[in-house]
Amino acid sequence: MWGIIATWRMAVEGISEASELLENHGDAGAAIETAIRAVEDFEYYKSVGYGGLPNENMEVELDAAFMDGDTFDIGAVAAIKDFANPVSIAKRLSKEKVNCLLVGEGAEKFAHQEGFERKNMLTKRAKIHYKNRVKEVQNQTIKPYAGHDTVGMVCLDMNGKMTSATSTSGLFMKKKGRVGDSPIVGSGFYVDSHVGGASATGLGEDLMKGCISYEIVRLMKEGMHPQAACEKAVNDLEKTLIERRGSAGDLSLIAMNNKGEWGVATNIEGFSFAVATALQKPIVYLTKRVD
Ligand code: SD4
Repeated sequence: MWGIIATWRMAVEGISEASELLENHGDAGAAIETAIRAVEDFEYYKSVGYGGLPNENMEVELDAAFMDGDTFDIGAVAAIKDFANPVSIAKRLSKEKVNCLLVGEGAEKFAHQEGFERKNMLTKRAKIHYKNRVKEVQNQTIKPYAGHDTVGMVCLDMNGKMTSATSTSGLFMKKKGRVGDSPIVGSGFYVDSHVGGASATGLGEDLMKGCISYEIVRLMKEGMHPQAACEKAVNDLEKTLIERRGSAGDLSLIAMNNKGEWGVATNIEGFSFAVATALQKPIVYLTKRVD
């Protein structure tokens, strides 16, 4: 069996590329990296990689992570600027024994030393989008942070190895140096090849409060199907946040277990995701909150 599941429709081309690798006995590490790079490289996906959403200073600062579910190798970068493929830098960092999560200039220095491709990630389109948002915010018609998506994936290869990875520009107009859930293990992603993996998208500040990707893997380890685990984790976190804080941000999750069974849950009205398995060609679904 093999399988790969990802947040948002934007992942479907990447998932298709990864499917071919997985079908030909490719490794879950290489397949997930290929899939995420496809999203990072595509200029018109406006919240990941090239063309990503700028921060308050109109700079594109990116977060990304990679985890190997066999070895528990974890690597991540946060608030990194001017490098083309943050997920590949994160994957490279996962091979280090120490210094596996690097931020800002430190991450850039490492990437430069390791020969990763430098690139100005701020596009003309992103600049226009930023300037329009500044106007909208000034006119008070819209919140600065609305409209952002993260690509998060879980992958299973034919040898039973599982991986998880994320990549994002985070919240639109975020403060310089702000880090979301996506590069934080257990929050934006988690995977254990003996059980399964999960990944999150939505309001990082709230997703982190539930260590929600870890929570889903923990529920699957207790025997829950990925669908039940996602639903329980999202519902429980939303309920807790509302009880204790009065509101909950957007929470959307995907998961896959080590049999290739998958699940999703969300507390928003429309959440798209892409999935492919040995039994199912790449397909995009739209799901919504269930009360
Ligand atoms: C973050 N969770 O930086 C990311 C953003 C995201 O849908 O997933 N948006 O908080």
